[in-house]
Amino acid sequence: MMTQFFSTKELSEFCAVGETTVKRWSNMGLIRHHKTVGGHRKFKLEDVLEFISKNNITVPAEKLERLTTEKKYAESLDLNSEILLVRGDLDGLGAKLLEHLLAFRKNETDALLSKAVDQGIPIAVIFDKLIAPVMHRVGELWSEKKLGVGEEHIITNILTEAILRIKARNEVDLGLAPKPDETTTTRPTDDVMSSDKFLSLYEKQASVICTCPESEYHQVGLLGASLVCQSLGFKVNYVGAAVPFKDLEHVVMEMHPTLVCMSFTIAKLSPATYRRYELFRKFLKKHGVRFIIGGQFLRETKSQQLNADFRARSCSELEQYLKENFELGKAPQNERFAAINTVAYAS
Ligand code: B12
Repeated sequence: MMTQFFSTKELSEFCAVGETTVKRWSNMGLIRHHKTVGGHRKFKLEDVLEFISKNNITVPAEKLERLTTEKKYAESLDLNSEILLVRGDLDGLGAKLLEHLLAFRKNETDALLSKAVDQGIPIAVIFDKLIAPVMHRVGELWSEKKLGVGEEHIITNILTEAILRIKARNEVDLGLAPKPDETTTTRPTDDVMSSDKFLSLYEKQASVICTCPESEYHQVGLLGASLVCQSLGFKVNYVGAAVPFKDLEHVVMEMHPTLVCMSFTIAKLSPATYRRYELFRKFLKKHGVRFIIGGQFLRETKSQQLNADFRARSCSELEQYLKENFELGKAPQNERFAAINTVAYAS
């Protein structure tokens, strides 16, 4: 079981008190603490939970939710996964993820992916080196008739839900998700930037529409692309699977995105789809919208007919392209991801 520790600052935020109060509580022995080699106090998850419930401390709803999630994740990870995470051993983690998915283990899948993000493995790497190989293996098992369609659906749903939870946590970190108590409390009007101001700034930032073309139902890769965009500060409008090109044009006219990311998996496109694609590409060009395509289909020679501003073979290539072509410094970058993305990761 993974042991989760909190710092004095984190605990003070949970309890809505100053750090000195937390230190006083621990000096008084009200809450157990551990000290790092550097002399900093660390509080164990279970001690924090015991302290909160024993002393009737009111924790803000979203913080309590985070504590509950952390507890669930901590209970769902075995020691072996913890070691693999610390080592950043992607092959080992892939084997674990496949094992969890094949056994329909929802909590374990959630915990593993979420902790991989916390551990500092970049989102693009998680998709390219962990999720994609595992799901490609699932596809092979399905082709070999070792997995039924129903099982494959359950697996994809468990994975998708885990990915969406990462997306939701990221939104909270960006300050974009509404907080449960936000409707009742008054917003600060002084020098602190209010959520409203933050949102209006964010609204002006580069935005992206993420979508799959008509008849394309595979969208896990697209979710990866959308998370990469989100982690770099783009405002993501996730349109999702199987959208007819004409309808996409309407969405573009409404949203005025900076770019459109489209994912192709199925290797068979009808001649009409190629035609409609080309018309859509010209429409984007006319409106000055950058067009990026990606997905397994791009490995096929016949995909060369699909022109675009950039053809990404992976989420990492998308990340690199965005970093090279956009002034991302201006976007409200998610601090957690920003830090993560600077970590030199073995590729
Ligand atoms: C899950 C799955 C499904 C699910 C999808 C559900 C969903 N919500 O996504 C469902 C059940 C709907 C499905 C249906 C079908 N599927 Co299917 N499916 C899969 C499976 C097992 C996994 C797909 C997946 O999630 N991959 C994980 C992602 C992360 O990997 P990825 O797509 O390669 O994405 C990576 C990169 O390509 C890139 N990327 C992808 N998109 C984008 C976009 C951008 C902008 C960027 C930058 C990067 C990028 O980044 C990702 C991370 O590295 C694959 C097996 C496989 N090889 O992938 C078969 C597979 C794709 N399916 C296949 C088939 C045949 C079908 C069906 C025709 C089956 C049927 N007879 O009904 C239908 C077609 C549905 C349709 N019209 O779209 C075949 C495709 C063969 C082919 N070459 O055409 C595969 C390969 C299985 C196989 N071994 O034969 N499927």
